[in-house]
This record gives sequence, structure tokens and C-alpha cells, in this order.
Amino acid sequence: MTDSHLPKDFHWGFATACYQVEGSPKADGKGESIWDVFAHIPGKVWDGTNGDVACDSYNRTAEDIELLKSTGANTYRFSLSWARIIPLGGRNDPVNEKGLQHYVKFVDDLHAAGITPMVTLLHWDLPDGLYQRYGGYLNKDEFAKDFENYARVVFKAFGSKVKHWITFNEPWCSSILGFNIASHAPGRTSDRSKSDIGDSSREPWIVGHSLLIAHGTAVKVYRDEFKEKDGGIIAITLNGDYAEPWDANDPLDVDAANRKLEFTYGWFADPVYYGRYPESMRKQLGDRLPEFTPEEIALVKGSNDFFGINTYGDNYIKHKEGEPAPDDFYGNVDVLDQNKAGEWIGPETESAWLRPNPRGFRSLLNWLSKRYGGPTFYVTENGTSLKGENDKPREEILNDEFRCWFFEGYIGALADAYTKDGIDIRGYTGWSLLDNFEWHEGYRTRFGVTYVDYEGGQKRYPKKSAHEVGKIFAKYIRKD
Ligand code: PNW
Repeated sequence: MTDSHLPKDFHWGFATACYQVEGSPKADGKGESIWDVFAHIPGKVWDGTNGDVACDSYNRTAEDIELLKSTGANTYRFSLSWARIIPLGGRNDPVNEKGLQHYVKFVDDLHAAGITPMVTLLHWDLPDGLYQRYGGYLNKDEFAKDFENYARVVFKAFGSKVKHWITFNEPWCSSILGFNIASHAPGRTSDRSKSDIGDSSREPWIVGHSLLIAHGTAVKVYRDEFKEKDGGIIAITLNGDYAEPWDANDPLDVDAANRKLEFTYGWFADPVYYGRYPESMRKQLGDRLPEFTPEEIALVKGSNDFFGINTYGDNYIKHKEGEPAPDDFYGNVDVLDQNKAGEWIGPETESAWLRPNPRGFRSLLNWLSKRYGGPTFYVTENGTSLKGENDKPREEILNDEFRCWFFEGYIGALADAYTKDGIDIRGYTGWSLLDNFEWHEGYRTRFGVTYVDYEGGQKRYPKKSAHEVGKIFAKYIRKD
């Protein structure tokens, strides 16, 4: 038996994102998103695939709800496709009732099944119309106005049916992967071998700033016009892994690890909680980091009702000598998977960036809770891929012991953080309900607790972990 627990009304379940699972890119009048465009450019997705069919979830809502029910989950986190709701995206563009009503019905069906919906307004699939029109996130004023309009349309349509709102999923990824590394849409970078447009030393910081302002704008709309009657809470979900110093006895490595956390979480959370960027970022980036106007500070500061986090693995961080590169985005550090003694931080997975380490998860929750004054946390994504999973026969894939080990460790660390460290944690949605389109990695990298047979008509087969997660929560969640 364990001496740690989680509260009685804990929200737990699984998460997905629309572009990764839905398919049906043209159904019921949907417009194109930057991911519809990007995934069709040859060479952008490793296995040459795209999200055109994915898990076919747009046509299988009943099946997905049954699947969720069978896991015992009480919560489902999913994202809305802005381009289904407003095909061209803008505030003067028409609303597509069919697209909107698809999601309203889905939410009604989730409620009927006893599952709480947790809704993300934008999980990376920006309407391409807005990117074409004015550069999307690159134009903060236009973008905030269009996001404000979209958010209002959605809040109005769902009313009190949704009590948990997330504005943006992982602005770090939208900025860095989309405008520096260029592995994600819209694929801009200074690296001319990858793209003929972009400036990685400036654009990611402009994009991040604009996402913060649009987030603050949507939160203001919710609080001014809906919160009182609909009674929900709203926040942004940030991502990042914990950072352990490569040599815990070297103050330079200790500083470097802290700086890396500031460049991932602090970039967004410092403005949201304190109305300013971290000092380390201002120092390194100088005037390339935008400044907040007083009006912007008023919008952004205090704009989280809870702290949403997505986290997967852990890293060792070593300081770097010399000046940071103009396009550096981690605070001039080396990110390593082995420490000074040559010890791996965690086992290998199918994702090059992901080394699981449950202890690091607990440390991360402590770091964040301390820095931001003990906010309420919802862990909106956490999960793992498995080295070589896709190459195994189906029967073996279904017996995903490694994923069960992962959830056992991470949910245990979560319960320890709640019980022993006094951190206020109210929810956890594992990534992911289904194997799905893993962005530029295509379908090879599987994160699901459910196997999806892409060759066999998208048939779903629950893996062992689909039942294990519920058993783990049953162990920790208080019954009285
Ligand atoms: C998250 N990294 O992405 C996303 O929210 C999901 O859509 C995605 O499928 C999931 O994690 C698994 O990858 C990330 O490089 C992608 O550190 C890359 C990183 C982090 C998060």
C-alpha cells in the first residue's frame, strides 16, 4: 500500500488534439489549417504521411467515448479545430455552424457518458487563412483580435457545458518548433537549407509575445462575459521537462539548469504570474525580446485560473562556455541524457527528446509551485512512446509493460507531490487516448494507451496501459 493519495474529486483521463486524431480535413465545410498545408509539403513529415485520415475520430466520436468509458476515465481533454468553426479564421469571416455543432454534440455526448470535457481552443492548427493574411502569430494585434472573436464564439456556444478551458497548448512548441527548428508548421527558420523565410533570432520571441497577449485577451473575454454565469476556469498550458544540473556541485551547472527552466516555463509563466519576462532572458536576448506595454501587462498578469502543464521526461543540463548563438533558445546550455558520472537519466524511448524519470516530475512540480506561489495545477499531458513499438506484432504492442511502468512512476510522483509536498494538483490527463499522428514524426511514434491499426480501418485495440492507468488512480484517489 502507498502512503500518498490524491483528492476524492480528482479529474483524471486522457488527452488528444484535433489534428492528430480527427482526419476529415474537408468535412462539413472545414477550412485549411497551417498543419493541413505543412504536412502535405514533401519532406516535412518523416514517413510522408499527414492527418487526412489519422484515427478517423471525426467520424467515430461514439466509439471514442465508449473507449474512454472502458478505461474508467472521468475526464477527456481534446482540442477544437478553429478552421472547422471559422474556416478562414478571422473576426469578419463567417462561422460554420456545422463545424461548431459537431463539437457541441460531442460535449453533450461526453456528459451523457459521465465524462468531464476539458477543451483546448488551439493546439497548433492555426487557420491557414490567418497565416496567409497577416502572418498569423507574427502580427500580435490582428491575431489577438481574431483569437478573441473565435474564443467568444466558442464560449457562447458551449456556455456552462464546459468548465475547464485551455487557451493555447504549449506556446513554446508553436514558437520554437514552428519558427526556429522548423520541424512544425509553418516551418520558418533562419536555416536556409530548411526554409527560404524566417529569422530564428527574432520571430520565436515575437510569436511567444503574441500568444501571451492573445491568451490574456481571451481570458478577459471569459471573465468579463461568461465566467459568472457559466462558472468555468481558464488557463494556458505550458510544456517543458525538468532540468537537473549535470554536476550538482558545480554552481555554473546549477545556474544553467535553472536558466533552462526559465527559458521554457518562465518565458510564459513569469508574464502570466508576474507581468514580466525572466531576467535571464532579457539579459541574453536584449531588444530581440519584445517589451510589454502597460496595457499588455494588465491583460497578461494574473491571467491563469490554474497552471496547465505538459511534461514527459527529464534532462541533465550543463553550462556552455562563450557567447550564446543568435538563435539559441535554451539559455546557452547543453541538454544531455547522461550526468557527469555517466549515468543515464532514464531509459530510451521512441522519441529522441524523451527520457522518463518520475523523480524529475516531482522536482518540476516543486520548482513551479515554489516559483509561482503555489498555484493549482492540472497536468494536461504526460505519457511516453516505446522504443521500437511500431515494429512489433500487435499482440506484443498490446502488452505495453514499459508504458505501465511509466504511468505507475509518474502518477506515484504526482501523488507524492500532492501528499508530501503539499502541491495543489486537481487533474491529470495522460497522453494519449489513442496512437495518433505524431506531427513531423508521422505515425511511427505511438503514444496511445490504445493501439490504432492504420492499415486495418483505424480499428482500436486497448493496450494493457488503457486499464492500468485506472487501476493506478484507484489506488491513490481517496474514496471518502
Ligand atoms: C506534445 N519536445 O508535444 C504535444 O502537446 C502533443 O501534441 C504531442 O503529441 C506530445 O507532446 C508527444 O510528443 C511535444 O521536443 C513535442 O520537447 C515535442 C516536445 C515537447 C512536447
